[in-house]
Amino acid sequence: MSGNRTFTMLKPDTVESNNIGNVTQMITDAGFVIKAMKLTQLSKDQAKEFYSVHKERPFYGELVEYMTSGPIVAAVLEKDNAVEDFRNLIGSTDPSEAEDGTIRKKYAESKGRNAVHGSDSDENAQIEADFHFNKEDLV
Ligand code: DAT
Ligand code: MG
Repeated sequence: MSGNRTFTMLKPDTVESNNIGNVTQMITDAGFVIKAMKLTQLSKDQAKEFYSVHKERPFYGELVEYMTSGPIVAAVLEKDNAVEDFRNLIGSTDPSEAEDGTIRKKYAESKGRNAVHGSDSDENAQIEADFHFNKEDLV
C-alpha cells in the first residue's frame, strides 16, 4: 500500500449514536474512496493487539474496554496523500481542540470516546488494514 491509502475505524460511540451514515458522508465528501468496509466487533485480544503501542499508557485499559464495548466499522480509504488528509479531516484526538469542520469536532464526545480512528503513517495504515482485511476484500 503506497501513500494513497489509509485505514479508519468508526468507533463504538459513532455506531451507537447512529452516525455511521453521517461520518461516512463526511469521509466521501472529502474525496476518499472506500476500498473495503465492514461492521464488526473487536475481541479483547484484537483491541489489545491493535493498540499495543499504547500498552504502557494509563488509558490503555479504558481504551480496550471502550473499543470492545460495541460494534465498529473498519474501512480502507483511498485518496492522494490519504494518511495526512484523513488526519486533517478527523481533527485532534481531544475534540475540544479539534478544528471546526472536522469529524471529531462534530461527533466526538471526549478524548477517550472520539468517534474515529485514523492511521498515523503509511506503514501503520498498511499494518492496520492487514489486521482487519484480506487482500481479496479490497475492491
Ligand atoms: P489518535 O486516535 O488521535 O491517533 P492516539 O494514537 O494518541 O490518538 O491515541 C489512541 C486513542 O487512545 C485515542 O484515539 C483515544 C485514546 N486516548 C489517547 N489519549 C488519551 C487520554 N489522554 N485519555 C483517554 N484516552 C486517550
Ligand atoms: Mg493514533
